[in-house]
Amino acid sequence: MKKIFFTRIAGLMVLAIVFAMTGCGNRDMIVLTPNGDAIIQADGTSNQSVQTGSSQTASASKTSTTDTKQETEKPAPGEKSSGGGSSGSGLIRVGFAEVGTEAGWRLAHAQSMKEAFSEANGYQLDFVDCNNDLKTQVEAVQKFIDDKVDYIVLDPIIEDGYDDVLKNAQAAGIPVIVTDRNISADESLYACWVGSNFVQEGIDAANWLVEDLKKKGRDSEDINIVTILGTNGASAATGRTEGFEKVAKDQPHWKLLDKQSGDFSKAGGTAVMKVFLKQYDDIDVLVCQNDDEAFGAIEVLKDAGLTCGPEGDIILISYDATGDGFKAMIAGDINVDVECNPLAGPFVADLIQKLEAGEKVDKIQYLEEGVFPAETAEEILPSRAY
Ligand code: GYE
Repeated sequence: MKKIFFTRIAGLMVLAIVFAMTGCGNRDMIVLTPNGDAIIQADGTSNQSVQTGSSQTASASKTSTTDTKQETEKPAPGEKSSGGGSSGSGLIRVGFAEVGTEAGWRLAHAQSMKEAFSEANGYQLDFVDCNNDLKTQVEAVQKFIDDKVDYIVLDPIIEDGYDDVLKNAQAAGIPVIVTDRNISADESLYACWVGSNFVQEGIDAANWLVEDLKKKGRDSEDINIVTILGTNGASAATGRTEGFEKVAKDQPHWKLLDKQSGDFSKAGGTAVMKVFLKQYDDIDVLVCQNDDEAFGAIEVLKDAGLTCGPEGDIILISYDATGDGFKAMIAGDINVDVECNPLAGPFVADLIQKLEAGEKVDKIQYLEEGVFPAETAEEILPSRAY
């Protein structure tokens, strides 16, 4: 395997999982301990303990960037309006437009934000579940502007469609932090973005498959691959596809038979898998772009008398690596789960604190993530925070 899938620190005392902030010039590892504390390891050399204030989140006191020239100071370009916010309560008022409730990953993400932006931490959170609907999300952001919140946090459902409302936020002097999924709007319209490198996740998934087929002596066999995509137009889906196909194009025996959207949901995974089974009787590999789609697809496969997983008829690659994804690996149904980290709350809160302090923040920041093959699942699951 190309990756180290888990790290032991101090013997069995601390299982290191999760994520780091990466950049061109430096690399700060954020390591979660089983009790939720985080250790920041700057440039792989020195350790610094961080108080997380939560049993399931990590806090980043240092971050890095892909381009150190692109930094933002609060607010850009107008001055932050002082008329609104939390109306003298001393709390920082944050409006967060969440994607929806389509998947287990999303619930962990929403929870992480709610914990980070609690009153005890000094925030008033206006949380809107946008139900995977662009119009609802744009309206939510506009309402945050009208309500004169101090900061807007946006997890864009799809990449396009936010330019006008971001211009309104900018005109009102309200900094916008984009998190998780990417946005096509010009970078000048938001303060910064923090999330996952979805293209890298796709590359990691495909590289795992290259190695797995090699190990099984199947590397010169024709391999038929179908993919249940995430939501159309969402960068989490397009990035994973792009990364996977980048590796696939150099694999002469891989046949990408089909790809269809399952909308990042279990119901979508079920529906698409039924279609695939009607159309193809020789699927070797099923890629599900999140765990919930995989759960739906597994049920369909079993109903059809097929098996998947390390000992099964079909190799199943999934993304997210949620607790339920780990359980499906332990049950023998998923071969590998490519991690996508939902615990963004503390990172976003840290960015807001920096902006409040008038510090510059890096424009683009990635969470580093792992790849978990089924054979590691049982040992790693107890240390997972979500
Ligand atoms: O993979 C999926 C959720 O945007 C990375 O959204 C996120 C994706 C995640 O629906 O489970």
